[in-house]
Amino acid sequence: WERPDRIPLRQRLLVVANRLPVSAVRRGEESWSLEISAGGLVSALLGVKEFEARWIGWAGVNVPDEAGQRALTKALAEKRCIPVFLDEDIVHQYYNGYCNNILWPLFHYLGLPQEDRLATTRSFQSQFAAYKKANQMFADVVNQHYEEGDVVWCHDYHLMFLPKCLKEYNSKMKVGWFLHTPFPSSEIHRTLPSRSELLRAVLAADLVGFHTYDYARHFVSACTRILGLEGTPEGVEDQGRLTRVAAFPIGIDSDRFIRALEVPQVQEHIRELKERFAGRKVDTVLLASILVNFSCSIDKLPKVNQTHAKRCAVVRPRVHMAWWYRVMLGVDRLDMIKGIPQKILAFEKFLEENSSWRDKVVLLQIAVPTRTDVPEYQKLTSQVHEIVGRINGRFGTLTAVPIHHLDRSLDFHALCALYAVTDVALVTSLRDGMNLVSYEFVACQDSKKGVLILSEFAGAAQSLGAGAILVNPWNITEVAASIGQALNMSAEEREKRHWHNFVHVTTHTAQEWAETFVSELNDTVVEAQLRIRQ
Ligand code: ADQ
Repeated sequence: WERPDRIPLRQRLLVVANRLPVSAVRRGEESWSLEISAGGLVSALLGVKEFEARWIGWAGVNVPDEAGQRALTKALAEKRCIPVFLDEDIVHQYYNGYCNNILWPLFHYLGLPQEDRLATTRSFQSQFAAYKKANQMFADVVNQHYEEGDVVWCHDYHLMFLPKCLKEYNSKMKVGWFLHTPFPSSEIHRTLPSRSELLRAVLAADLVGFHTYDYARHFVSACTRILGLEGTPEGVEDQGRLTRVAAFPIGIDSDRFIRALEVPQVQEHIRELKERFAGRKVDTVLLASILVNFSCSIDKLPKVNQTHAKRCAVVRPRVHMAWWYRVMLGVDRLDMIKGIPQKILAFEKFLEENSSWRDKVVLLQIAVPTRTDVPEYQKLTSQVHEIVGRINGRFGTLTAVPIHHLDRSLDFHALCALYAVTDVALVTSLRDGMNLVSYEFVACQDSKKGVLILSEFAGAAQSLGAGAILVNPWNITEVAASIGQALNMSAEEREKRHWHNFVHVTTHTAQEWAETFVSELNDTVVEAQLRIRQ
């Protein structure tokens, strides 16, 4: 991939997102520690190196005092981050309320919350007012730091009002807006009481981007059907002004993952994980029974295993048998859209129907808790724990359990090691804008050529569909069957599918995504100026 000529070298890019890529923890009155936070947007934009980027966003903490705000601003400046300070009430109504309780479920086809179905309810109106107020506060900070020629890139459903606020400050500002979630069918969007105001606010941007062509099409339909505007192949037109609408599928910094596999710390993690999960102590009697179970003899094993197996049987009666265990992996934020209960139930069905696999496959489910103060998320956590407990009780033995579930974030190196030892990755999102976990897994499958089982409702299904096994996550029987298909897949087919996805992941990277978006934004603005001059 070559850098397009039209991007000026080191153009200043103001990335505006609800959260900064770091979380701040107060250590003293004027002392802060900063930690990188997990999440798809952070992972993608960390890979972007071509611009002189500044981040503008909320640091995730309430800082009521001026001394604290000054100290945090200073600490963040070293990381090229600029904070927007939001008070507790705004955060509650804008972030927990309008963003997470209304837009997030709606955009993922989970509908509006019952009590907010009527546009006239006070809570809906006050949450929407807080949403607009918060977006205005972001615009104020952007405006303070904006310099002529900068590109302002607004991110996600939290900031749908921001393009309008920015253009009111300065109509010449280059403003792009990108949505990381799906944009739902216009029939879903039209249920939102503030549907028109939000669409019009987004249309103030010069360029509007989505992960897939389908989401872009839904957005254009919403503008034509709800606002009565004209949709064109380029976007949406309103009184002679065109807002470009297009698909920009995100990617990852694949090199970062591939390079990580060479890091000694990652290799050490891989060794430990293989020993813990891919290894199993067996004696010669058990070895013989396994061979009978598999109806094969040592000679029929792959060459590398043959030697090891002979050594096990003859030289050392008790050793690690690294190839008897298969590792399946799920890595998700603990969110209802990720379909974690559905995934675990499908695994249970698979074990139920395939008794010969019961002590030979383990599912590692790593779930980072998010929005832990929201009752629905607390309920989801308990539900997942309950299902995992039941299945482990049902299929576990005194020495092993089929599911290892962790409620926490893993550091980058540990995550890469996990991806590398995985035989089958399970992504069962009920809806997902893209899903970067599937990309990260593919990037780390250096030697294994593992299989990706991927929900057809994740944006990634459109890019990795030919290499993955696509499933409807609501159909537990189908997902269970696909687990069997993945575990039994021949090495040739695994390799073929893996390469298809690997080529995609390593050529459609986060850098390419960001550069394409910004260069398209630059072009769009130039074309609009030419149109006005004509
Ligand atoms: P997310 O919903 O956060 O992103 P996803 O795209 O899968 O979903 O990205 C999650 C990121 O968080 C990955 O980089 C992953 O490595 C990291 N992560 C997840 N669990 C982790 C754990 N336990 N420990 C450490 N890291 C973990 C949103 C949208 C997606 C869209 C992205 C990018 O919901 O659909 O793909 O933005 O646009």
